[in-house]
Amino acid sequence: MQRKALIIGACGQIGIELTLALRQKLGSSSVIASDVKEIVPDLIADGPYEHLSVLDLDRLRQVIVSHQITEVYNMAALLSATSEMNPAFAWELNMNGLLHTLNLAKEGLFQRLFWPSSIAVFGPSTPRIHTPQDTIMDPNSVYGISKLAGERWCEYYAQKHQVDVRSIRYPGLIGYRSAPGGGTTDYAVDIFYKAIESAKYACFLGPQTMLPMMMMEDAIRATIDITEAPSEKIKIRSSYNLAGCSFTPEELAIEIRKHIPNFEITYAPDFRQSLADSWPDSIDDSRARSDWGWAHQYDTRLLVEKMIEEVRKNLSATAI
Ligand code: AKB
Repeated sequence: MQRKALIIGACGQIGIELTLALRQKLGSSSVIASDVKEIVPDLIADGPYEHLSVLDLDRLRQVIVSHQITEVYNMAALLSATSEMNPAFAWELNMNGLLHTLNLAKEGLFQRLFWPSSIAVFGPSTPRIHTPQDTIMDPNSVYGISKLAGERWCEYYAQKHQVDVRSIRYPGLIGYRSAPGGGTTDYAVDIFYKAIESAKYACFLGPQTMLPMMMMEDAIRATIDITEAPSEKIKIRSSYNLAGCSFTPEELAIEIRKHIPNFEITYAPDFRQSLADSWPDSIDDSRARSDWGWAHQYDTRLLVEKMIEEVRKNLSATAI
């Protein structure tokens, strides 16, 4: 069967990069981007686009049927910081959006579903260092609660209805093609723009806040690899732990100073600090490595090198 992908939330930070990578692989006409945004970002304007809310079940069904979709990537979500400001809508979007795609998969309208979970499923009682795949999960954020509930729904639909759903617990994602929106880990993208523009950054997390992070290229490769893996290799149907590197804002600043020696960082922690404090420092992703062959490529040094190089190009292109 010819693969045809639908990306829901294609204008978001991950959605844009995933659309680009899948179009490269499958061809532009085989990857339908969709989002609630009226204006399509230039980067993904070269292929099919549907104006679509994942909460509109009838329209979602119609898009899936009319394009003969075989795989759906449901990337529509409110992230951790914005979820705290609008808990009711976060629950509505993160939960009903997932249930809509699980139910359409159960009806047999398409064959595979990818849905992203997050390190936010862990909480203050979770072991922080090399957090195991199976451990205490007591998220205390709206976003984390919705992701943990989503993981339980994924496993339920896989076991009870044979839905072929695959999922990853993303760490903080760092990329240069698309901007993050509403996450606690967003500082680790903003910092590069401010470092290059003004050699100064005021961080909304404290200097010692260690968090798991990952270069976007690694995350996109993981997303495509897990979705393409033979079904029997996917032994976990809730969501897989996934790790790249871990660092604190202070460590990131030290690495950035190797490229921009006069870079200065100051700290003004806000409400996002308590979210970050409830999440792990580092992640044990051995199950993803052994089950479907995951391997990260970017450590902190490489990630910083690549971000500095690419963000410099972005900023000089916008200055022209
Ligand atoms: C966020 O900060 O909300 C996200 C996440 C860790 O899932 N980047």
